[in-house]
This record gives sequence, structure tokens and C-alpha cells, in this order.
Amino acid sequence: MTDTTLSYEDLTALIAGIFRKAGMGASQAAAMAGVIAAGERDGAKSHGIYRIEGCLRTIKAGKAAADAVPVQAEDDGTAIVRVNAGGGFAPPAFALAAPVLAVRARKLGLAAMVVNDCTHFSALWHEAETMASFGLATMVMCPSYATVAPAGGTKPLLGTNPFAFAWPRIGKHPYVFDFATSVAARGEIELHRRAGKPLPEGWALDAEGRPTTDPEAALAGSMLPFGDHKGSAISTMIELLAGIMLGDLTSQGALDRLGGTTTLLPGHGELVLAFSPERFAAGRPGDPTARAEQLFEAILGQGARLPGQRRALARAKATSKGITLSETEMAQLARLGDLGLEAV
Ligand code: NDP
Ligand code: PYC
Repeated sequence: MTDTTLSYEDLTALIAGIFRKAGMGASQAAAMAGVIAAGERDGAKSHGIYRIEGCLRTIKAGKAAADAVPVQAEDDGTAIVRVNAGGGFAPPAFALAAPVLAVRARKLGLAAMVVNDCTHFSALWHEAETMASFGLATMVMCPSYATVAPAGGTKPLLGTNPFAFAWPRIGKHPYVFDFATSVAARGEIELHRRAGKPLPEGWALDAEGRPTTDPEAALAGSMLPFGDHKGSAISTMIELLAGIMLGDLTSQGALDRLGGTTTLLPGHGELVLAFSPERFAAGRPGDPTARAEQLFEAILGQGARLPGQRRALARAKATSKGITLSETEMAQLARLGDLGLEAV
């Protein structure tokens, strides 16, 4: 098997071509491709190229609109910046409203982006890092589809509901954490299934509510929240804030909208909260940027690593040496590019 090594830009162009073939406009395809290529570049494979097929299947099933153009709601000058993805994917909607959110958060100290009617398939660190690049501390969250049992329960109800946070750092990769509120992302279960590997214990229950390490049984049963009642409560908070509060679907609603299948990607809303550390700290002693660096140094000083550090290293390596894909992966990209929606 011969591997192929590509630059981030070349991989982005290759993926954008696939989405163009599937009916997307140039800017939408570029936003989608950038996020997926970034997953490969940063060693975040659960949200890399393997997600493309799911996106195409969701378009083909009529559950996401390839030709949707996101629309920003009329600006009412408040802290809420609203963008409707029009039934399309989240990355083009986020790309449209991110600069507006940055200006609003700097002006008011705190502002929120509400994305409605989007299909969200990607890792959230992309959104968090983008806002940190504007010098803003950021929280991002969205529901998913009902695949996770609440702590103490045995049936899927909550989503894998990702939650990300970024703190901007001058001249350094921001402090970013980003995780599913389930023990693992569903993408990880699918990657274990494809590799024929058992799951670690404690990740999932089978359809009868018994603990399982079989990925097939886990996909048919329910995943578990991380940290028992703690992850379960954070996941529920995400259903409330980024589902119900936004007048959009919960994870159960997103699953129902798909007719109960998780082979397609879920449609719902997304919430991005951006904070200006300078505005919050104004008039108080100490510079928040310098104080944050002292905290990071203290963490590192104990031999611990910062979240986001592994991705930053993977990115640095991919930027200098390229992104390596297997022959099978390259063949699949070629097939998707040739056949478009016919491939799925
Ligand atoms: P991981 O468990 O892989 O990583 C969680 C976070 O913890 C990362 O920020 C990671 O940083 C950090 N981390 C890991 N190990 C350490 C360590 N030893 N010390 C310090 N920090 C550490 O994430 P998940 O599998 O839970 O989620 C993977 C992705 O799936 C996320 O990007 C999430 O957004 C996405 N997702 C998307 C969904 C959607 O609906 N769109 C649903 C669910 C998940 P680093 O990256 O540097 O290793
Ligand atoms: O990995 O859990 C996941 C996921 C669901 C939707 C997008 N990613």
C-alpha cells in the first residue's frame, strides 16, 4: 500500500471538489473542506475525511441542503448574532457570522452566536479557535442525536453533545479543550467498528442496557456520559441551552427528524458564546492575559500537558511534512469526487 502526502491546502481543495460535485456553492464547499482537512491535519481523525460520506448521504437523503445559503438575521444591535443555515451545514453559517460575533463581543464584552437549522458534523475546536484568533475567550456547544443514556438510565436520550472552550494566547496556540460529553465521540465507536477492535469497558450499553465492548452492540444500544452524573448534567445543559433555548431541536428531536437512523448526520442548532477578557477584567487588578499564562505555566510545571497541545504538535508536523493518507483513503476521495452523490 502506498501512502500519499498532501499539503493542507491541497487536501482542502480535493475535499472542496467533492462537495462542489455534490451541489455546493464555492464558499460553502470551502468552509466544509477547511474544517474536514483541519481534522486530518490536527490528527483528529474522528472528524476528518471519513465524515464526508456521512455529509453526502445526508444530502442525498434530503436531510441537509447542499445549495443552502446561510442568512444572517437583521442586526438588532443586541448581544445575540443570529444566523440561519437554511437547512445546510454549520461551517458556512459559522464562517459568515464569526467576524460579526467578534466585533459584537469586543463592543459589549459578551456576545452570542445562535446558529439555527444546521447540520453539524464537525469538531467544535474549529469554532473555538477561530474566535480565540479574535482575542476572545469562547464556549461552543451543540446537541447531536439521541445516542447516549442519561446517568442511571439505559436508553438513548441525550446526544454526544460536544462542548469546547478556547482562551486566546499571544503568539501561542490558544488553550482549547473540546470533547464529547459522552465517554467518547460516536465517531470513535464507528472507527473501532471499522477496525474490528473492541471498545474499552465503560463506553457503552447494548440494546438491553447491559455493558458491552462490542462496537456493533454499542451502536445499536446506547453510549454512556463521561463522569457519570457530571457528564450527564453537562449534556442536559447543552440540550437546554443549545436546543430548547434556541427554539431548535434537542438530540431526541434530531434523531426523530432522521427517522431514527444515525447513518445520517443530525440537524439542530449551535450556540457560540464569546467573551472579551479585557472587558470583564476592566478595573480589576492584574492583566488577564498575563495571569492566564501564569496558570498555564503552573499546569505545565507539574508535568501535565495543556489540552489542544497534541493537536498543535500534530498541526506543526503536518504543516512542515504534509498530511499522510493511505491508498484506501485516497481511492475513496477519488471515488467520491468522481461519483458525487452517486457514490453513497
Ligand atoms: P478527546 O477525548 O479526544 O479529547 C478531549 C479534549 O481533551 C481535547 O481537547 C484534548 O486535547 C484534551 N486532552 C486529551 N488528553 C489530554 C491530556 N492527557 N491532558 C490534557 N488534555 C487532554 O475528545 P472526544 O473523543 O470526546 O471528542 C472528539 C471530537 O468529537 C471533539 O472535537 C468534538 O467536538 C467532536 N464531536 C462532535 C460532535 C458533533 O455533534 N458535532 C459530537 C461529539 C463529538 P488534544 O486535542 O490536544 O489531544
Ligand atoms: O462523533 O458523536 C460524534 C458526532 C455526532 C455527530 C457528529 N459527530
